[in-house]
Amino acid sequence: MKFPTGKTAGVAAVTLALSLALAGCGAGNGGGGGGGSDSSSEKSTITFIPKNLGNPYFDTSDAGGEKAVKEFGGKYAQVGPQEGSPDAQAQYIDTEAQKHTSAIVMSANDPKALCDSIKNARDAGTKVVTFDSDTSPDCRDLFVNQATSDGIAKVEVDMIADQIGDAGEIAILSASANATNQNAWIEIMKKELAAKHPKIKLVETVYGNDDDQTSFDKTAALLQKHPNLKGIISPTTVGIAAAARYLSTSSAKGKVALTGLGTPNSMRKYVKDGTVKEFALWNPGDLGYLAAYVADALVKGDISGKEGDTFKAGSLGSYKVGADGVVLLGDPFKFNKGNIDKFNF
Ligand code: RAM
Repeated sequence: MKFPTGKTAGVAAVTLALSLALAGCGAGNGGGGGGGSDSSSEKSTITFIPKNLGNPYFDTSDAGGEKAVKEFGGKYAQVGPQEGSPDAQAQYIDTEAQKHTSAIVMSANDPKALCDSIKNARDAGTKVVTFDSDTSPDCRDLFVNQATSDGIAKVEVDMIADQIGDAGEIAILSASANATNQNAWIEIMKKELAAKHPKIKLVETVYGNDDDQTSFDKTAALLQKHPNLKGIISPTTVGIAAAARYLSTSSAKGKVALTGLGTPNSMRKYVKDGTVKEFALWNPGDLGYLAAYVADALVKGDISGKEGDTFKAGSLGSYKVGADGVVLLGDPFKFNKGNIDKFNF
């Protein structure tokens, strides 16, 4: 399983990250590391703003960020809304700007709606790094992408095609309707389906807003509305876990395939009971860890954010800024019965 990223360091990093996760000491899990900046440098205050609080994915990613911030001797904080909405997120950006926080690291609930707040923050001297879900590239300093959008979309389409015999009706259960990351992946999935899987028909895309109960209810509604449904792709960790929980006790268990993006800890049970065959993700702890180092490098002026800038991200090694101000973590990884017990996040 390999997805070309065109970035050797990223591939090396992901190999390292996965081996660390295998050993139970990934970036988010309190493993060793080092390689942070000189302690004589000015301390960075770095605040993480996830899409929403209480989402296990962001608990892990932000713990990775905290670990990195401790390594380079900065000050870490996490604030954010209960619901994954842009309005709720904007006020947290405004507050950090007023406090002259050195850098905000955020996963954006909307590509444009946060740009005014981000501009004010940057005018006030705060560096703004997006990770996981980007804004428009002109709003922020840098975006730390978990994997290429092409790679993420293709792995999901490949998995569903494989699981339903490359034919039949499928639906998508996404996060919030404006989420930059999910919308980018869905667009590519649609193209990929049309180009390579003519017998698969995408009948509907619904939005569970990264809320467990909403996602659960939307799954039930999808199955009721589309009696011939053969599969669901859920490109969100909250959505796929809620859909798996619904399927696991329904008559559709084992008949309607479910795949997408999930965390091994939230999906383990459903892989073992046969509800889910295979799904994918990256290591969210490493993503947060890398994003914190990116923020620190910007704050310290080690990089300006232009293409070709290089920096060291602690135990993950060296990275390079690519086109459009994007730093790439690596490739997505597929989890199934054969390997899921080796991961703990
Ligand atoms: C959810 C969030 C996040 C996404 C993962 C896969 O936790 O929507 O943005 O990257 O799923």
